[in-house]
Amino acid sequence: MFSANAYMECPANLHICIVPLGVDVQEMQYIEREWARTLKFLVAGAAQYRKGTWLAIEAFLDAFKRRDKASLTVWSSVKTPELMRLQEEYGVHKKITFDTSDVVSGASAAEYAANTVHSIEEFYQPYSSDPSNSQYVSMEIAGQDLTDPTTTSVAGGYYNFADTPLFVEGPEYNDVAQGSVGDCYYLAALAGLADTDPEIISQMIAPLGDGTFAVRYFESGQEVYLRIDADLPVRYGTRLAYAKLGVDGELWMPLLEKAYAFFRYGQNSYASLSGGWMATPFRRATGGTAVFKMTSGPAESLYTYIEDQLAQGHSVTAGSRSSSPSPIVGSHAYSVRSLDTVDGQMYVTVYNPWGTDGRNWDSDSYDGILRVPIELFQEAFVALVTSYA
Ligand SMILES: [Ca+2]
Ligand SMILES: [Ca+2]
Ligand SMILES: [Ca+2]
Ligand SMILES: [Ca+2]
Repeated sequence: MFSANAYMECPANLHICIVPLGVDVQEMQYIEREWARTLKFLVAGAAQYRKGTWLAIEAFLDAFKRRDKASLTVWSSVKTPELMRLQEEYGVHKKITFDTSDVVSGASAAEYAANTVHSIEEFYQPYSSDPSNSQYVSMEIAGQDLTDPTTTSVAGGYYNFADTPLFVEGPEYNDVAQGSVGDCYYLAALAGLADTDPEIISQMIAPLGDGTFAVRYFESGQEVYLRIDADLPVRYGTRLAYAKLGVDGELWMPLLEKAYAFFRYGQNSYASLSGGWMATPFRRATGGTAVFKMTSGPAESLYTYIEDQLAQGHSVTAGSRSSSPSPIVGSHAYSVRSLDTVDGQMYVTVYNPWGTDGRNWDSDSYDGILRVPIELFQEAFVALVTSYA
């Protein structure tokens, strides 16, 4: 879980994000002694603004004001007189906003320990870094209608899906179902991660409580947070033009796709998603590395390689040749789900991110699952891309 911070900027570059408090005075004094450049503390329980805590915070802030570039993060789900006073005192161009979604106070110690509480100091700006620009993405969590990517001609407009659940039973490979843009490489990577690293998907996106969402990608090892709303391109009424809701009717895949339409090339368009390989989406989703491997060579070696990678919890994807034999669609990306051997014949089971088999092959053409002999797999696919996350 995570939340965007409320924050205000102070003269000495002090970022304050306000909070329901629960930190005690001793702990504050300890924090103060640390003189960390960036501090994040959080306090449980919205109604627990104890006087002593506030005095400690103020002493802390005063001390920090004398340093430069200190950063303090505090969380709040409520607006209190103390917060308003802080706003007064520290507000120069100070903007103070409040996270009304109250999600932070629900964070458990385990979530903090697992680094699953994310502090966001600024959002990625698709259009303008000038806060006075109407397309500037604000830290103020207030249900704004954020500017959406441009669509291709298949879409007839946008429709808001804020009432649709973000996750149903968590991220699963068959939540991924491609629509009318050529981003199979991206969806295959995410379908693979949904199998091997669902927690990474869970940590990529969270509701901000106002109908908008924060989405995390990595760029050069750094976390980048986008903020998007739930407007999605539709056609024929309210049918999604691009990535679908998946089998359980959940929103995470179309929202991650929308964020990538901004982020991939900075072109803010669904058209810019078209065509690619899986390594970059893996790196950008996980912050880790991804490696290519050709499928050529002895079938046993390839089988062992895939087996080892899956056993290590690595997502394995495969890209097909333009001339691939049926049932594998040409110039397409699949995630590799499992292997098995029957009577000495090795098989590879893949998922087509279309969400359907795409070609007649087995008794269920609508599950996207295809189990093929490894020789056919090698003939159909030119290379694997494996995430090391
Ligand atoms: Ca919008
Ligand atoms: Ca699901
Ligand atoms: Ca993994
Ligand atoms: Ca099937």
